[in-house]
This record gives sequence, structure tokens and C-alpha cells, in this order.
Amino acid sequence: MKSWTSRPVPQLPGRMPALRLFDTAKGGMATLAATGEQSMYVCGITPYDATHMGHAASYVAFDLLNRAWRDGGQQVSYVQNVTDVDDPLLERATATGVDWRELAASQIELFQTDMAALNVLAPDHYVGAVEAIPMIVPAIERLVERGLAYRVAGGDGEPDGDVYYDVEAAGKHAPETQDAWTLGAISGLSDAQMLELFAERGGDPGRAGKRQALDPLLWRVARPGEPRWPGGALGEGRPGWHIECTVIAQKYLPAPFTVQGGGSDLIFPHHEMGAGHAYSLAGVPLARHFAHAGMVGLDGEKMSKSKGNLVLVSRLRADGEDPAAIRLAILAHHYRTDWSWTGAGFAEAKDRLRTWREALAVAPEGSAAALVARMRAELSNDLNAPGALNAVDEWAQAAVKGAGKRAAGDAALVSDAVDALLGVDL
Ligand code: 5CA
Ligand code: ZN
Repeated sequence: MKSWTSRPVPQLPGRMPALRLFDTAKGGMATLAATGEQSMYVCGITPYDATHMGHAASYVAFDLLNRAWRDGGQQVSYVQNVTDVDDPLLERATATGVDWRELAASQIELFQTDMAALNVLAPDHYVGAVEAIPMIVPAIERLVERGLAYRVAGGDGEPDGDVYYDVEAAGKHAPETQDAWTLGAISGLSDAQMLELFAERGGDPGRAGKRQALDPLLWRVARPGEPRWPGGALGEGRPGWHIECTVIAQKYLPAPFTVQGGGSDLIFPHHEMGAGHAYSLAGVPLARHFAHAGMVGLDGEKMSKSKGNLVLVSRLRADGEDPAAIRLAILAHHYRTDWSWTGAGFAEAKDRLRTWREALAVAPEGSAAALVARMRAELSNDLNAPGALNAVDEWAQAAVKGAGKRAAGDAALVSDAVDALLGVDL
């Protein structure tokens, strides 16, 4: 699928030091080896509604990682999916009387325009679930052949043949190495916690005929009125959610790749199960590290399509707001914290942007190099954007107050650094 066009990233003199990143699976900080080549898979949208601030914040978080790597002299391979067929999309299409393909296409288009406006660097491969089905089917067939997936008999209005992943068999199958996947390896959750989240986040723990309540769906055989694709030995149908991301990541990235990313609501079951599928298919971990962005709310409540309390990037843009200010409002919060979008927070971001722009006009000679070093130190420490913003604030205050000589070279370097490292266009 076509991706969006990125703005060029300015090259800065010098380099970002080695990056430290919080790894969910490890439950602590990891130092990312600067091998020269990094790879990242960030879970994309389910395109049934416009991009809200929570989505935007998760893509801005991993854009910081992308930019930090590039500044550290690393080559980055970046893949993102788009879940362009899934229950919520089909339900919304039915409810609004729109063809599901048109709904997806229009929301993907809007998302890409939002990402380009927010200066989020585009992935190298932007891959839809639908286009990946011919790769997903043989992967599921292999899991069935190996006894790691099984078909469930119909009943209670369900047809025969839905295919589920056997989490227990898959956990046992894994050799006794440190890297092996067993249920809980990524999330570190207890069975009771997993069961609760599984039901909340699209799982079907009560489906009759499943071997374990937590077994996730791999293939949903065709139902009347639902879109369907050829499924080889599986029969016609459509794929489950976790296998989609696993197969796309395995196709376009090395195994293991460096970082799997998404919002914290994807830790379980999505990234847990995806890691299991990958291990079962390839015998090596999906990713070296798993990183998650905090949840964004609106005035204290979780922002979600189902609650309808959404702050949309496209709405703010249509109101004439500067995307650089939206980006700064996001960056004022550390990517791992849960936070709420507020009018006051947005007003602060607009003030900050104005101050920075004013300071650029009076950038003092010899001030930029130290600022760049501070921004790099902050960002290399688990992408501490609020720390980097503070550094620019202090530089800007000193610049505005100072009576020293002004230098265009310093202004240019600060502007380039704020663009290259933070993605903010001054
Ligand atoms: N298509 C799947 C991933 S494969 C999906 O979760 N789509 S989504 O549209 O629901 O979410 C896209 C990304 O935004 C995910 O990384 C998700 O974790 C993140 N996200 C969703 N809601 C929020 C929120 N309120 N705050 C922060 N991030 C969020
Ligand atoms: Zn995903």
C-alpha cells in the first residue's frame, strides 16, 4: 500500500550516544546495540474512524525512536501495518451504510495526511492486512500441520472450522532457551489478568470447543455477508488480528527485528500472541525489544472510538491549528506516561512554539552546540522528550534575555536540531 511522503531530515554534526529504551518484556531498561542497522515494526491503525490524539501520540513516540537512531548513524527499516479488515471496521461500515472498503480507504487517506502534517517519518513498507492474506494463509496452515493450531467445531450459530492458536502447545514446543516464548513472556501478566484483558480486547475466552480460554483466533471461516478470501486448506475466510502483524513483520524485517512498538493496550493479547506466533513459525523471537507508549485520555478519561471522546488531529488542522504545536503538545509528555489532552496543555504548547520561534531570531553566537548535546543526552535516555523540551526552553529564555552577539549559524543549527530530533518545524 502507498505510504505518505516524509519531509527530509536535516543532518546534524556529531552523533546521538547509544540509546537506552524501556523494554516491556524485560521489565526494565535495555541498551540498544548500535550495530548500524535497526528495524522497527509499529502497529498501525484500524481505519474505521479518524486519527485521534492517542493514535498520533503513539506514532510520534516511535518517530522519536526513528529519529534518534538516524541521528546515531543507524540505518532504520520501518514497517507499519494497517488493519484494513477486522470486526470493528465491518461493524462501523454496516452501522453507517458505507462499503467497508470505502470506509477503510477514506480513513487511511486521512491518517496519512495527519501523519505527514505531524512530520512523522513514513514507514518503508506500509502493508494492509488484506494484501497480506496470501502470506498469512500458508503461515496458519503450517501452524495447523505442526499441531500448534486447531480447528474448532461449529455450534451455537457458529460454522465449523475457525482456527485457533494453541497457547499451551506452543509454549511447550519452545525449546528451553532464554529466548523461548511461553504465555506471559512479553506481558508478564498473571493468568487472571490475562483472562480479564483478553475478554476486554477482542478475545473470545468463552468460545465453545477451544482448548484453552486464552487461545486466540487465527482464521475465521466465512460467514454469510462477511468479506472472505481463499484460505487453502483452511477454507474461505479472513485472518485473525495477531497473525496479521506477525506475518507482515516476518516478511519485511529481519528475524528478530529490533523493536516492536505500539500503545500499551497492545501489550496483551496482541504483542504477547504475536510473539508466540512468530516463535512457533520461525524458531526465533519476533523482536529483540518490545516498547509501548502510554494511553492518552481527554480531560481524565481514556480516549477511544467506542467512548466517542476523541480529539482528532484532522479537526484541529481544519480549525487552522499549527501541526507543530500539536506535536509539541504531545512531546510535553514522556511517551510511556498516561496523560490527558487538555485545552490548557495545548495553549502551553502554542506559547512554547512562539517563544522558540522568537528566540531563533536572536540566537546567541556559540550557544547551539551545547543545546544539541543536551537534547541528545535527554533523548538517548528512553526518549525523554520533556527533558529535551526543557533544554530548548532554557536556551530560548537565555537567548531572549541575552545581549550577546547573534549568529545565524547557531539559529540554523538549533532549528535543524529541533526538526531532526523532535520533528518540530520552527
Ligand atoms: N490495528 C491495530 C494494531 S495492529 C490497532 O490497535 N489499531 S488502533 O487504531 O486501535 O490503534 C492504533 C495505535 O494507536 C495502537 O498502537 C494503539 O495502541 C494506539 N492507541 C489507541 N488508542 C490510544 C490511546 N487512547 N492512547 C494512546 N495510544 C492509543
Ligand atoms: Zn499490530
